[in-house]
Amino acid sequence: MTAGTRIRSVEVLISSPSRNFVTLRITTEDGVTGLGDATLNGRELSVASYLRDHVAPLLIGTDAHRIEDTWQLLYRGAYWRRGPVTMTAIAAVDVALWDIKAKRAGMPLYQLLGGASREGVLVYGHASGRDLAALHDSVRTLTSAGFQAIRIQAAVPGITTVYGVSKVSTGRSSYEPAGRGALAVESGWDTDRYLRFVPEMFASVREEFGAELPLLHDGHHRMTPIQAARLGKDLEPYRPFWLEDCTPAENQEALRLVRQHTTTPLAIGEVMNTVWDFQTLIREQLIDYVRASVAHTGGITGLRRIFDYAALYGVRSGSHGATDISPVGMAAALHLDLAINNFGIQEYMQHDPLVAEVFHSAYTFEGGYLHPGDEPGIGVSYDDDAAARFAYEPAYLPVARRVDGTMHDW
Ligand code: KDG
Ligand code: MG
Repeated sequence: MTAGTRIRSVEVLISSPSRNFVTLRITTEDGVTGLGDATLNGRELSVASYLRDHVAPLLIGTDAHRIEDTWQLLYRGAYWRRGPVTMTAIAAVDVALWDIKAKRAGMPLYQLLGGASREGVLVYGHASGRDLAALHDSVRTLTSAGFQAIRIQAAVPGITTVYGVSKVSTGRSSYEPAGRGALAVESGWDTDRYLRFVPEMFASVREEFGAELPLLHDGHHRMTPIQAARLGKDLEPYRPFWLEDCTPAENQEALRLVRQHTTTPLAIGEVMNTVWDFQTLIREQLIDYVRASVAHTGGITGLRRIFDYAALYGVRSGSHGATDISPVGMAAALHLDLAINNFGIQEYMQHDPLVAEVFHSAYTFEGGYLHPGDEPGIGVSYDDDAAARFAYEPAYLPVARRVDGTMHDW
């Protein structure tokens, strides 16, 4: 073992600058630190406990350089494999170890992943509105800020609250976290109204902004396969960049039916955790983009495995980058985005300014592209003093019920 590379401490840091984040900090005997994102929205403390109570004791004294072996120890050695809590915990360890390795090498992480395959990472921002005029304002705010691809969501007439629609139209989508407090907020849902409205929304944005602006839309797993097929078909004249999470992710075969009916590109995967979850979707080329997040799929090691498998079938990356991915997770994703050949697009939802008080990150945004920066490691540091000002508060994603009260899918 190289002198000093033994792991000396493993700390689980919880802070809440505008929303909750769980961060893992690993320190070696010679004082090199690495950070990993362990945030699992609405279930944060379960990952914190998994790491603190079950993973940290296994890591103390082991060699920080042995990333693959540590990954396999935590994956195979747990017996209870996969699942969001386990894979988020493994991701945090994995990213922290890559951060340490790259710092020791004196290089930004993307160099260790093969070097840059492009000059920057194309991102899409979030536009939303209470009505179509507000949505147009929101799109305009983003295009003026330089965004070159935009996700559009709007309140559906007749449904009181719709997840994904911000209360403000500044382009910073403050619908996340959906609610602080002891219980989840309930939002209403009516799929027929939604299916009638979304093509109208696309038509109005195309009319206002023209044919060329790449537009994306997230269905948040709300449709049955035949409904998703209908929506995909109805959106074809507006050429969406992608339709995301059209059906619940568990039923991979459902995508066969959707695919038979529409050429609208499909993106799936933010709730998935391993390459096994994507096996059918990728092998049968049922999706065009993998929406997985580095923070929920076992880190750089796990997500690279998924992207490399996807590359065999012409499927591209579209990493999850909502605001519940901390700047640590975001930075890790950007290093991977820059290095892989089958990069597609990266989500960039923009954190609340308070987040930058705790996480100091080197990544930069210009002209619609993010770059991870060239600091050794992943390029993010954690400010303990600032974090102490933002204590954890329980927060839940909302739940959706249909008009008759039935619980609905996400
Ligand atoms: O934690 C859940 C959010 O990250 C998710 O709902 C946001 O769907 C989302 C997206 O595409 O950003
Ligand atoms: Mg989504």
